[in-house]
Amino acid sequence: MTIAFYEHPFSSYVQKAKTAFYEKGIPFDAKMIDGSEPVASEFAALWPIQRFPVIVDDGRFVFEATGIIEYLEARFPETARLIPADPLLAAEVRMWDRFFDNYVSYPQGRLVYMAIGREPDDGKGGAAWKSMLETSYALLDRRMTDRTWAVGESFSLADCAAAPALLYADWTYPIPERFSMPFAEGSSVAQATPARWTRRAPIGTCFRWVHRKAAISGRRSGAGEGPFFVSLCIRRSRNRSSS
Ligand SMILES: N[C@@H](CCC(=O)N[C@@H](CS)C(=O)NCC(=O)O)C(=O)O
Repeated sequence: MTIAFYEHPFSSYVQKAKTAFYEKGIPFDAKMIDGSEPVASEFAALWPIQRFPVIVDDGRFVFEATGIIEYLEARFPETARLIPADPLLAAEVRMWDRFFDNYVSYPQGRLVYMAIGREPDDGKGGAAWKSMLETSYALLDRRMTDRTWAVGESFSLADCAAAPALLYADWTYPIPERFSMPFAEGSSVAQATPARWTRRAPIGTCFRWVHRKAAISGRRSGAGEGPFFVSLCIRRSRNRSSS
């Protein structure tokens, strides 16, 4: 039975997990969480926490993007490895996966939630979260100087986490100019961004496909071109302040 993948294409965590599906060539049955039935009720019953992505594989329920990738790795051992066999390298991959979730995606999420009024305004323009992002950007700029991938010599779970995290972070709080040309080939931060990854085949192809699908759905739902999720948030927050 095909794996049911509960998702929304704007979600960075969905993109993270989806990248692993594409990398591994594992088919899935996309269940779009857009408020429509029966998916909305199915998802509410499955996961009261109400965060996506989640999957159901032959009755097995798996949550968290990292949990899903770990599950796919164990369930389909013959597919492309995203967690190295070497235990020390695997520990490093898992560590950097946490880095991108906790120190890039997390502060980025706080800024967006403040912008759309989902979390209280700190009255400082989100300075603490911007500072955390700047620290992460600087750290990655140094780390990526002589690297292609987040860890080791091949694409891994850590890269699945890094690509959407940095893409959304750059839209939310742009990677500063002092890190040279963020999206130019050869810049060290560029090596850690999806713009760089999207130029790499075949891995980039998978990632670009995730994003192209997201962009198409964004246009269909009227969110506009470009940084569709952020523009959606800004529009929502404008509507809130004008109402
Ligand atoms: N820690 C979770 C985070 C999942 C998460 O926060 N997903 C967001 C979308 S990127 C979500 O479900 N948002 C729905 C909401 O906030 O109501 C993971 O790694 O999968």
